[in-house]
Order: sequence, then structure tokens, then C-alpha cells
Amino acid sequence: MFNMKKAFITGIGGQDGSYLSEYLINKNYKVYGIIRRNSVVEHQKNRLENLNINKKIELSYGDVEDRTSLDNLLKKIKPDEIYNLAAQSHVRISFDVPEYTIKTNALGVFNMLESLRFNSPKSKFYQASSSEMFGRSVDKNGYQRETTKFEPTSPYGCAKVFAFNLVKHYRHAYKLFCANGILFNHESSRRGSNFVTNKVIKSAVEIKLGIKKKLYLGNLDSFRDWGHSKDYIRAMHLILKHNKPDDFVIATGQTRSIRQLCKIVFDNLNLDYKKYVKQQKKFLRPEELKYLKGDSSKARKVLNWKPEISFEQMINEMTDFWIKYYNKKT
Ligand code: NAP
Ligand code: F7E
Repeated sequence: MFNMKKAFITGIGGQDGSYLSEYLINKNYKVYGIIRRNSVVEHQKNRLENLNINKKIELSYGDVEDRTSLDNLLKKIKPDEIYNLAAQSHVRISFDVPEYTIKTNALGVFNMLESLRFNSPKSKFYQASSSEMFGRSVDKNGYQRETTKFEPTSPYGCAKVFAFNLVKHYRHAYKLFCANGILFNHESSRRGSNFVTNKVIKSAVEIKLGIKKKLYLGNLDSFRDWGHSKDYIRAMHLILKHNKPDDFVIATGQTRSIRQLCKIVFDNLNLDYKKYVKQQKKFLRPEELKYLKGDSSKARKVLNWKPEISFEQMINEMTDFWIKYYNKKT
């Protein structure tokens, strides 16, 4: 018990937070996290509830917009590692709630860094930066990498760029161990079902089972580089294990359009996606990020990281999840 490493995770109840907790507990870490108050108590720890690690995590109420809660916890815990995963993480919704998105995703990071600086300056800090920061920008050879300039196309992306720069600034100004993981899209059966992969898969299964007739989507012609969350949380840990704070792109290097995603998912269920997929205006964005394909050579070389779960395995895992979900219900 004596030499147990301590990790503090914001956004612990999210997709990545829940996988990261499991991963670190298996590595013998003591894991702390903050959750927000929810008026439906049963929803408070939804993703953590059924995990056998639930009892091993120490949860407190907290919010990255509430500096007092952060100060109290960091002063007491003095974690070895801090993973700042808290965010309003839905890009399209960031156009509906830009102020809340900016407060959490930009000012929330400022609160975390200030709290770290004054209460636990020896902690290593990981910031959940995003490929959404690249926006319109693609290098000539069709990839985005650490040196590609940022041209964000959403309130979400703009807030993440602010946070990215602040993290670098605190690294240089105060000599703190502050690192950015620039993660491309990553999915799993724990992904929110209003993100495109899980929305397409859940709906395709519902159509197969006769629960639903059509699937309404927005832009079918944007491209994304999709990996598995389990591979990406390993990268977060490696980034903090590295001997110096730095910034790393984490991506598979493969890109597919939403249309291709639909074809693959529906084909797997012996359905013709063209019969069921319709476009609806309300799912379009005021500005779209059209194309993402990440070059993660730096992480592969320096951190010895590479993705282990293929796109096809991920799609199968997510499809099986929804089939089992509906089988249990009937
Ligand atoms: P997620 O499932 O949406 O989880 C986000 C978590 O943040 C939720 O538990 C949420 O709590 C919490 N949260 C929101 N606002 C908060 C606040 N003000 N204070 C404290 N907690 C707050 O997202 P994810 O997919 O796990 O992503 C994790 C992080 O990586 C996010 O920062 C996201 O922006 C970033 N990222 C994600 C991807 C991706 O493809 N998944 C790619 C690049 C970067 P509630 O449950 O109470 O809402
Ligand atoms: O959209 C298109 C949509 O919402 C992917 C977040 O984790 O990754 C994620 O952001 C694409 C876009 O993810 C629908 O227009 C079409 O081109 O699954 P998404 P995202 O916006 O790429 C980045 C890296 C993050 O950091 C974010 O936190 O799919 N699309 N029709 C649709 N998208 C949604 N959600 N719903 C549709 O109906």
C-alpha cells in the first residue's frame, strides 16, 4: 500500500475516464476522481457503476469550473499524475452551448493549472487535447501532425486550442510537467450514442431488429481517423511516464468517410444502408471539419505506442454490445 501511485482524473465518469481508471487500478494505482452533481442520483456514476473497480475509486463532488473544489482535493491528495479529461466533448452541441463549452474546456483547464501550481506542483499533468484543433488545416501529404497549424472550426476546437497553449505556457513559465495528448477520434461501446460511430451502430441494430425504420444523419462526406479508446488511454499514461513533458499526436493513420462507416456497419448486418440512411439538416454543423488523418510517428517512435485494436474489431465489439443490449431486454 505504501508506494501506491496516486492518479487524479477529471471526467472520470466519461468514456476515456472509465477505461483509464480500470487501466491504472490494474497497474496498482490509487485512483481519485471528480463527478458532478446530477439530480438523478442513479445517473451520477453510470459508466463506473457496473465495473468491478467501482469500490476501488475514491470519488468526490467537483467541477473544473469550481476552483474551490479543485484546491481542496489537490491539496489533500497531492497526486503523482493528473489526467484532465473533463469537457463538454460534443462538437455539434458546442455550437448550441458555446459559453458553457468554453468555460469548461478552456477556463476549466486554467483552473486546473492554477490549482496544480499552488497546491501540488510536483504532479504530472495530462491535458486531453484534440484533433478538432486542426480544423481546416491539413499538411500537403494529407496528414495532421504535431507541427500542423491549428485552424479550429468550432467553439469546441477554439476552446481546446486555448487550453493547449496554456498547458505549454505553464510548462515553460513555471517548469511544471504539463503535457498534451492530441488525440484523434476514439470510440468504444462506452461512447455516447450521439457521436456518429455509436449512433450509426445502435441504429443499424435497431433497424435489423425492427425497432426503428430510418437513421437520420448530418454530413456523410466528412472523414475521420477512428481508433479505440482502450488504445488511446494507454497513450495518455505513456505521455506522463515519458522523461519530459511534451505534446503527442495519437492516431491510427487511417481515414474513412461517414458514408463508408455506414456501409461497413450495415453490410455486417446484411442490410443495404442506402435504403435506411437519410440526411437531416439539424445534424449539420455551421462549419464542418471535413478531413482528419493523423500521423502519430512521434508517439510510435518516442513512446513506443501503437494501436492494437483494429477498426473492424472495434465495430464488431460495438455491434455486439447493442445486439446483447436488446437481447437482454426481450
Ligand atoms: P465524455 O465521454 O463526454 O466524458 C467527458 C466527462 O467530462 C464526463 O464524465 C462529464 O461529466 C465530464 N465533465 C463535463 N463538464 C465537466 C465539468 N465542468 N467539470 C467536471 N467534469 C465535467 O468524453 P470522452 O470521449 O471520454 O473524452 C475525454 C476527453 O478527451 C474530453 O476532454 C474530450 O474533449 C477529449 N477528446 C476526446 C476524443 C474522443 O474522440 N473521444 C478525442 C480527442 C479529445 P458528466 O457525465 O457529468 O457530463
Ligand atoms: O462526428 C459527422 C459529423 O460527433 C464525426 C469528439 O470526441 O472527436 C469527436 O468529435 C463526424 C462529423 O465526432 C452525424 O458532422 C454526420 O463530421 O462523432 P462525431 P467529432 O465531431 O469528430 C474529436 C476528436 C473530439 O475531440 C470530440 O470530443 O460525423 N456526422 N452525421 C454526425 N455526427 C454526429 N455526432 N451525429 C450525426 O448525426
